[in-house]
Amino acid sequence: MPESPFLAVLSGRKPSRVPVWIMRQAGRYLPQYRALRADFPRFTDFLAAPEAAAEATMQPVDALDVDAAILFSDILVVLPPLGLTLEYREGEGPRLGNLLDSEDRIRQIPRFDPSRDVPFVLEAIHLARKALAGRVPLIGFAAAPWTLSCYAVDGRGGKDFLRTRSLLHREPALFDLLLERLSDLTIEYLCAQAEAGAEVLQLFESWALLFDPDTYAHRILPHTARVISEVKARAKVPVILYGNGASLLTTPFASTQADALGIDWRIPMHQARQAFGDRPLQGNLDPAALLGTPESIALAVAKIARENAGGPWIGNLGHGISPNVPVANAQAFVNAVHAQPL
Ligand code: 1CP
Repeated sequence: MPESPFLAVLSGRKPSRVPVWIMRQAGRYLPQYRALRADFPRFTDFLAAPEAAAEATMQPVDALDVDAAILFSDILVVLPPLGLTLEYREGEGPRLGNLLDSEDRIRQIPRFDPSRDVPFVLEAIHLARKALAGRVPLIGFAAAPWTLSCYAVDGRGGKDFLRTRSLLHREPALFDLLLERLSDLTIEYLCAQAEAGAEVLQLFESWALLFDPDTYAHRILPHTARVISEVKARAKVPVILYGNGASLLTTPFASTQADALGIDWRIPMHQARQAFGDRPLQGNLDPAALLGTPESIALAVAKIARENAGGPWIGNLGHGISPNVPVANAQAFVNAVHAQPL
């Protein structure tokens, strides 16, 4: 089988075409996803069903000719084993209870054992690898410790996560302990995914943009950087660090050992190149651009490619795809990246 263009870029080799995948590519914009989702009144039951998760993982690979599959799961599945309750409410997103918001709760966080605590994720990886049969590599993922803490302390999706940020300022030692424990968990979780068959790992730092550069660099980054270096030492697979906020926090993101950096759309590619050097960059189309037309999408992709000027690049959005994107536009995005010169 010819070498995967995605793995080629991640290993510093020239790919046969510019690779592309889409963050949240297994999702509601696909009618076949909505049909599968309808079998599960509770989203948590869908996440815990390995056969369905493997099927959702395959859907965008079959539909769009993307160069990577990402495991269908969610960053929050690691929290119920720590004693939190989790439900996803229609139109509202995740709701958690019994939060990690007190000294007792944080000091008593139990050790995380992936094969005992989330066997369904590891089983979904086995099934997805079997279904993929080498067509494209499988990406495993987890939240970076800060992003996970946002949900574990605030208890719901949001925009400001003020309870979590107030813990950072009010009880700095306790906040550090929380991030340390969540980092330990994340290292075990990612290594277990690689052992089960994930060929690339992506860490989602989805809430980096809440910080000024100094606070991020001194209070958050050391935890994320430790996760990356320990996972790379143990799991021996490439690690991509995605940061929604990487554009504003280039120095801290550049200082990690990540093999590639996933960037949001707030920075032009030539500036990102200056900040991140020769490292592969993943991104960075504004997700809203997919609500344009196939023609406007092709122009926007060509602009990114021009600004990138031939550096190692994995086409993607700067954040997840919206549920209301027409499938034809997602396809136009994939085709436009594939049409760019190497
Ligand atoms: O296709 C894929 O990318 C795989 C599936 C995937 C991934 C990578 C899902 C399924 N979730 C995630 C990661 C994830 N989950 C992140 C990091 C990526 C990002 O920044 O978007 C985050 C922050 C979450 C938390 C979460 N889960 C939210 C966001 C809440 C907020 O704060 O705004 C939501 C809405 C969910 C539910 C969820 N997870 C995944 C899907 C398809 C859904 C929607 C559920 C549904 O069908 O109603």
